[in-house]
Amino acid sequence: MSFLTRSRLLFGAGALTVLGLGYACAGRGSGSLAGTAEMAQRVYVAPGEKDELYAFLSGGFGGQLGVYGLPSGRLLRTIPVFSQHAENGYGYNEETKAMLETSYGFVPWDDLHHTALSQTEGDDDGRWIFVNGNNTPRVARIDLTTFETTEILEIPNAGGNHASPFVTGNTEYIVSSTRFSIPVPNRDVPIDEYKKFFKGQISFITADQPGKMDIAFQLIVPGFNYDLARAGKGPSDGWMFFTSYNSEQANTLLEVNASQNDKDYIAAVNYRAAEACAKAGKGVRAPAEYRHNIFDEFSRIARSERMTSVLQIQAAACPGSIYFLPTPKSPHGADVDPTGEYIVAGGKLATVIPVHSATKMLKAIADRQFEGELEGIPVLKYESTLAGEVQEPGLGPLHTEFDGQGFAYTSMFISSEVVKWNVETRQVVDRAPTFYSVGHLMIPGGATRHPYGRYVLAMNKITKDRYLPTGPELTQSAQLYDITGEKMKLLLDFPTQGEPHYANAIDAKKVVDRQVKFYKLAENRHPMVSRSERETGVERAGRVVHVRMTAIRSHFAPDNIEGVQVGDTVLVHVTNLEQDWDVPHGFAILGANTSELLIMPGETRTLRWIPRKPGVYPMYCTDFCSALHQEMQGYVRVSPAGSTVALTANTRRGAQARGTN
Ligand code: K7E
Ligand code: CUA
Repeated sequence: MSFLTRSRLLFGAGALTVLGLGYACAGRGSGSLAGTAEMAQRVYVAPGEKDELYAFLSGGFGGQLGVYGLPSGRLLRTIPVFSQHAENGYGYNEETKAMLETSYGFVPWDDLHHTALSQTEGDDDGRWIFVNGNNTPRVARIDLTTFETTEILEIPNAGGNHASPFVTGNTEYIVSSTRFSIPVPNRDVPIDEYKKFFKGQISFITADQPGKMDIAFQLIVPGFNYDLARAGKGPSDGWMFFTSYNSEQANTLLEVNASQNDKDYIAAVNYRAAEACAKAGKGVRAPAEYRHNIFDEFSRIARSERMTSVLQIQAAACPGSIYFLPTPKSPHGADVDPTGEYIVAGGKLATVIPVHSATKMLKAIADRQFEGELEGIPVLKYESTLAGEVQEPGLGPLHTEFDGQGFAYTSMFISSEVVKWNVETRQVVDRAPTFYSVGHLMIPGGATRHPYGRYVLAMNKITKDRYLPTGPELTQSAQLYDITGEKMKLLLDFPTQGEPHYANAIDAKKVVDRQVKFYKLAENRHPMVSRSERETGVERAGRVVHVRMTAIRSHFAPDNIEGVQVGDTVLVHVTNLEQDWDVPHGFAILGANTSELLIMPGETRTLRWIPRKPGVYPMYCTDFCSALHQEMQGYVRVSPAGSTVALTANTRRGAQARGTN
């Protein structure tokens, strides 16, 4: 959180007091014994029972997505997205490496902040979840039938993809906009000529066709920092709202220099108007280098496509496509209520929470109630779009979620609390402490037309004294509150992986029935598949040795290989022959400079290995698959380069060798 430091500087004393209070009251959340028993009952999922909701918590600087059950808070799975994941070989094995290709080369890490479930008619449909990579600008699609990352699209002309991937009501688009403005196109210019060269950029990415994410158009906008976004609905249908800060366009010491203006802006983008401009030929196909990485469903191999251009529209050249709504002060969150009438900004340095009205905005646009323009983009008058302000909400409002019952819940980073307020009256009706320094909140379905409600999850940056200490780095955490009554009730506190920012949760019913249980061997189109032990073998092509191997409880075939030479590139293609749910096999070789393979039933995975010295190398299964799992092992004999030992393997066809030397 870039503003953590700033908050401490500006509110140093206040923040300490608040944290101090937190300590004093640390016991308060637990309540009496009877209270504790009631809390436990609300979140307890008995052995054999299942959770009511899937929760997907972004992994922050871990680059992955965590899947948790709610209300229990139990971690079910880590889905690798932007970071290599040794646990299942993602980004290490030959099939998935291409997912992490970018125009900057292979980038095996990112900073994952936001999640967006796919929607149909404004409600979560359980097909996909989209996430953003903040550092090396990317968006990803995760398929909820397999819980795998199946597509990654890089965003050109972006420096920090933060306001992303927020989705429109029928998943027509997800969005991306740049947190750090940069020269467009990026080139070698003096940094202090920021105002001359640096531009912002807002991209709309088609998302409703798997494997076909594409940047429909990029709007070139003033060089501010674009921070968060939300799609409109109802009266604001067809609009997307982006907060921005640094309207000062500072390029150094932003904690001071970007906090000068009383108000920054929400950029309200009418994406149908922008679409019309694109159709009318008002855009330019500009050269741009970026990657589109797609995971093939049948070969289960990723490929990386080089993209070479993007459709750019100068915002000013497309009147009606974008307006600025003045918003106090260095706003962070942009959140739209379930009706689509209210747009709430989290002014992290503001003393109020501004709430804009979609109806008023449309009228103000029709009446041309502008106070001026910025680089050709009309700026609406603050009062003309404002529904009202929440007064004295707390310190450091960041993000707002909605329960569908007319209430909003805003996270207060500095005063460490969740504040509940009435959307219509803007009156604060309840507040509950968080432990401590809450970032995003998440209400299941909170971003949809029909929030599931019932819980709010606070994701905290700092836990201090809340858990057993673990050296210099302490865990981050999430806290679950019951919101079915008038007052919020803290139910549960659980540690998280990485540093979650946003999250989504969905009724488990919308996901469980879609689960793929295994991959059909008959449909495996991997070029190196072995559909039976008879198809296995070894083959040399110059210095490359291909091993086609199978795994089934409880042996590999072949399991003795000879004739590999020092310096050979050995590619071991292992097909898991099982056709049953949850029977993966693992594969690892002594000294291989990569992770294991974890091979799902019916799929083929490839390990690349260049042995460096002669000897006999054990290989084994890493996943405890059967009573004789420990017997699932074998050997590879490595001879010196140029050795006359023939390439052989003990396949079912007997010792044999193929290929040329
Ligand atoms: Cu507030 Cu990156 Cu959404 Cu963190 S962001 S909290
Ligand atoms: Cu296969 Cu253990």
